[in-house]
Amino acid sequence: MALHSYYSKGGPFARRCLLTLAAKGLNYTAHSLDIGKQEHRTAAMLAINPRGALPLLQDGDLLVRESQAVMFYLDRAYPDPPLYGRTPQEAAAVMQEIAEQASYLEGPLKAILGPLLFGQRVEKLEEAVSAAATSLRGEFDKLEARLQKQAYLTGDLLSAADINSYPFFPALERALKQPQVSNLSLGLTPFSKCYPAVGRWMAVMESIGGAD
Ligand SMILES: N[C@@H](CCC(=O)N[C@@H](CS)C(=O)NCC(=O)O)C(=O)O
Repeated sequence: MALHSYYSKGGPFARRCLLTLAAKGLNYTAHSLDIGKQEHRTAAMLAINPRGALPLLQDGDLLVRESQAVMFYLDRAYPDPPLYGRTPQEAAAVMQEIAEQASYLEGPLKAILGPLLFGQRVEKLEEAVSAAATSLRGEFDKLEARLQKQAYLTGDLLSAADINSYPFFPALERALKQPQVSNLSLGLTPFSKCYPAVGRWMAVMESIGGAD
């Protein structure tokens, strides 16, 4: 079947989809849409994707929206390599990690990325970013300890847990370089200096491809 990937350049959610396609070595037609120019909200696009959010995957007649649904679909349709574990125990570890990312990482990440990369208005930006950074340091300390012992978040094999969270790490580095906050000493980035094992994992994730 013919695969088509609709995405916005640099979008972290879109990157999940592109990384999954790359990890599985799948060929696809890329449709890069410029959100600034509203290319994702043309009548033709809204006809196949009514909420307008990207990424969107098309596989033959099937349309899949929501980045996590795209990752899961691709894994079921193209099982090699398996990204949600080979055994029930591995599957539990992958889903547990994804759920913990949603519970503990996404909130503070959104508090930083929202205002600095996605135009969200926030009062007392420096205070909000510093508070979020404190939560993130607690999470990154745990990640650093884990990645000193194993190559990927759930063991020695790439999994959906890595793909789910990786796109937010380079986005965080970009966000914290913004002039409004670049003078703050947050101790988070660059990862290669503050969290070397996380930095090495990021380099491996980047080498998988799917960057656009
Ligand atoms: N929950 C969605 C979030 C997707 C999302 O926020 N996409 C952004 C780009 S990174 C978007 O399409 N924004 C434009 C819009 O919604 O009009 C997913 O995981 O796919």
